[in-house]
Amino acid sequence: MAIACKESPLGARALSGCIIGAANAGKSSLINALVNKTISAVSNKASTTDETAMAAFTDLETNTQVTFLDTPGVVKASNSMKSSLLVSKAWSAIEEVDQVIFVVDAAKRLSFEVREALVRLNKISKDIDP
Ligand SMILES: Nc1nc2c(ncn2[C@@H]2O[C@H](COP(=O)(O)OP(=O)(O)OP(=O)(O)O)[C@@H](O)[C@H]2O)c(=O)[nH]1
Ligand SMILES: [Mg+2]
Repeated sequence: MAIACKESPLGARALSGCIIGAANAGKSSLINALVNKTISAVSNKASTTDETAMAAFTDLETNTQVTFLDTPGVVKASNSMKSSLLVSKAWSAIEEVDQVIFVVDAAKRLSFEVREALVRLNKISKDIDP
């Protein structure tokens, strides 16, 4: 697991989130932009991320340390065993966090599988920031 962490002030509040979405949706690009550091590899090849990666930063205004998990795609990119494993890892990451950010590629139509994932997410008692 890759970790990008900035020092947290004493007594900071903690907030955790994970970034999920289909393979190639731009999840790793988003997490890298959020912490202004490359903690997760980006490429145009689906399933580039095959392990969760954690990034953290402290919002000094609210004295809150925010941690984000980057995840593999929540939708199978192929019918392979590896792809199923990656999907399981992504869904497991959701269990560890307070908030979920679901990333979609706005240039593409929402696929049936992505809609299914959103329905599944909706059944989980978490705040979702689309
Ligand atoms: N045009 C455009 N391309 C983007 C944007 N964000 C990411 N990309 C491109 O989309 C491709 C996939 O980006 P990643 O960040 O690796 O996507 P991912 O969701 O982490 O992919 P996996 O790890 O394979 O699941 C890369 O070629 C990025 O350069 C964006 O906002 N606009
Ligand atoms: Mg990725």
